[in-house]
Amino acid sequence: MAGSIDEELDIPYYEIPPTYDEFLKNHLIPNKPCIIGPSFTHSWKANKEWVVPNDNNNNNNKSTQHQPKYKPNYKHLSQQYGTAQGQVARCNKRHFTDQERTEMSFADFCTRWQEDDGKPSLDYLKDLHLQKTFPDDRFYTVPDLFEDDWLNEYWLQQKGDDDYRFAYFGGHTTFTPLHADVYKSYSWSSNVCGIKKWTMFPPGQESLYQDKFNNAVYDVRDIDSTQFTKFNQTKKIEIYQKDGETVFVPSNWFHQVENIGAAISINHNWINASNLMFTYASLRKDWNDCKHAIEDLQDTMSPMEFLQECQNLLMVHSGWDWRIFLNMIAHVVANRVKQPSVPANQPDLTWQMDRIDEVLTQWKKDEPRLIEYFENNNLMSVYTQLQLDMSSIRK
Ligand SMILES: O=C(O)CCC(=O)C(=O)O
Ligand SMILES: [Fe+2]
Repeated sequence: MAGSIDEELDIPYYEIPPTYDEFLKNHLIPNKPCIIGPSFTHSWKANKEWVVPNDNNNNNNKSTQHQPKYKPNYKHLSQQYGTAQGQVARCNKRHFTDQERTEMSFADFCTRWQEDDGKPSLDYLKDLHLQKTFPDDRFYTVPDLFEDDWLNEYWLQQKGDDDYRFAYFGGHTTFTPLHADVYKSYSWSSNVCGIKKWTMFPPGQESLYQDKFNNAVYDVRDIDSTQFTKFNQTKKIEIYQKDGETVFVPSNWFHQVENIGAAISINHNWINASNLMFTYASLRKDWNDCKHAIEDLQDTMSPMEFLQECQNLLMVHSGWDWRIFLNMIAHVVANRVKQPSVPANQPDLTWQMDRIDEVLTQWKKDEPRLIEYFENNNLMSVYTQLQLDMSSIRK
């Protein structure tokens, strides 16, 4: 095969998990996916208590390759977690780029889920903050390869506001439409039961699955070729992630996910030094969109007032802004200074500082008023402390 996209279509499968150094070198830094076999998460309580062997073949999928080994232990799940509240997507109802969602208790969802029990279903409970709701229930532990997670490290120390640790529960044929992850973060997804069919697109082909207004394809199984005229030129890969397997999803790889059989997964979104530049670029793009949206106001206020207005809009539109981005980096670096020994499962600290420096340099280049913005928003002490911490790490 020739050409870089073709090379990226070859996704490695690790029966035995790679070492951290291999994972860093072959996946985090080059931004390439992989699948890791069930031994990786074998010890999770979820993998033992949440599932039972799947002896019915309700999903009518006779191909043995696509027959889940396990199915949910509905009763146990409903008893344990019934009080959690979550958003259930109706998979036949499109809502802009996503699906219509209804708030529901986990117990009510389980009732419907069990009724469908492996038959085609429309209800998909997504993005459930189950670990946050039940902090003392250690139903899984973050695998060591994914420990260096600045997004959750930051948010979890902000006293429970938010986190990016999710559980997904869906019936047979439920799906997640084509998307790239929030803030162009990485994600990892471990299947507890069911099979997930992933359709993944290596980055760099966005123009092939976007229309002339930059709207992306919604469902790769249903393409209007008059709207998406170049879709058939895309290079994509299909993966069947079976019970117990884990998929690493790199930054900015568009993907669609379809469930085969009743499926449960644990997923995190995560950021660290290796994809910080991707995340910054995503924030930068959202920021530019905000600026364009209110450019008419630009002449009615001072440049700093305009910048502030754009930040307010960015917060509403994207759920974060420059303050949060700076605070996240500063917070993580401060934690590294406090650490008594060289942390495991992280790149070399100097290498991490170099990546942060690159992002800060780019940020200042893109926004000449950045320091003034920090000064006006009580962020100068955070920025100065970050500089001090970075130089103390480099010593
Ligand atoms: O499992 C799904 O339906 C979606 C998962 C996903 O998009 C992700 O982990 O990034
Ligand atoms: Fe995703």
